[in-house]
Amino acid sequence: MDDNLAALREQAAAAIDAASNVDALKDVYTSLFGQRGRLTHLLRAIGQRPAAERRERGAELNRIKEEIAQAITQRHTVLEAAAWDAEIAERIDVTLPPRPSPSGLIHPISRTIAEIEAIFGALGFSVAEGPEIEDDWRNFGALNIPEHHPARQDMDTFYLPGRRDGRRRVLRTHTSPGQIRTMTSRPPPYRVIVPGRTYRADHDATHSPMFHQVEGLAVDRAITLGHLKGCLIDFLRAFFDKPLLPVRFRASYFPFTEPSMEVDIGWNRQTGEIGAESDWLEILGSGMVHPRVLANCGVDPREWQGFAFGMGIERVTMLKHGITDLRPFFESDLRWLRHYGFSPLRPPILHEGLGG
Ligand code: 2NM
Repeated sequence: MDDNLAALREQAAAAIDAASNVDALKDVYTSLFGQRGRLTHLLRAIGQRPAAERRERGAELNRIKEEIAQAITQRHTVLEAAAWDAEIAERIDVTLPPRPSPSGLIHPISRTIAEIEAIFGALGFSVAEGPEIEDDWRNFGALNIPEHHPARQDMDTFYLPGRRDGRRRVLRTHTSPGQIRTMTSRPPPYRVIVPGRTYRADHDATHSPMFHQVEGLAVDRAITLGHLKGCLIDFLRAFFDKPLLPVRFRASYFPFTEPSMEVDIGWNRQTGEIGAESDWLEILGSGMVHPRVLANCGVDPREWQGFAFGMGIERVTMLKHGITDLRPFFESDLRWLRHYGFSPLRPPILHEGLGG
């Protein structure tokens, strides 16, 4: 290599190293590759060389050109990253201590719903929703609840004035109409839970006219009572974080399921301890979806069957956290919310229990 080229190479490398920011590097680039750059000049000058020298000279210049171009690209990456770091450091003071706590907390009802969604999510269920204003067909009729059933009485149900598609409008008394909407909007199979607000004209120390429910539905060609028991036992043990929680299924009656079962868990009436083996506590209702309910939704009961269940969110929240009074759930008393609220930075995950 001739001395001039060797010098150019060294000087270029030194200038690239010395460039302390992207602008300085651009100047180095221009001094080499620009209209009047040194490399540009040398490349142009090849034409004036004797023909015998051109090939070798050209190859050598191109090698050096590539080498320098690569060095510039690499330096550019480094300088650009440094510029970003500097800009970010200007805006974020990483030496500040963390804030003592997040500014808001998750309401116990929201927390319970998130936990239930995490557990049933792991069991293959997705979350479905529906409106709180429903019609009496979706809230009662489709569910095989007869016209003169006590649940339909004006006593328990908030009826709204006017009709929709000829049907009476109601504030939904359970989230079952959400399951009805699932079944009437797409073909089986179904694995859904429907959490949400529900309304009943009932107001005393242990009843709120607005409360929360979650219902579940699993329909496929061969869903059995065994699947119902397996899912609900798994759910209850995960939710109450008790791997050996006693669970009992007790025959019952609902118009929308056949057979129907209440589900009880072991507890101690005196201490309130969940998982004890002294007494039974009713926790949710369940059963195999009544064939008439499937047929009402256009699902052929000779081909499809499944289970459903429903439970009260406030109830299981109170049991899980030892809350004795229903009323503060909806009073927005910040002292209560700070005491029972959950960190938004620790959402429920199933790894090693629900966490939190
Ligand atoms: C319960 C108990 C048992 C239920 C049934 C249905 C549907 F839409 F599939 F028919 N949804 N929810 C059900 C079954 C609800 O609550 C105590």
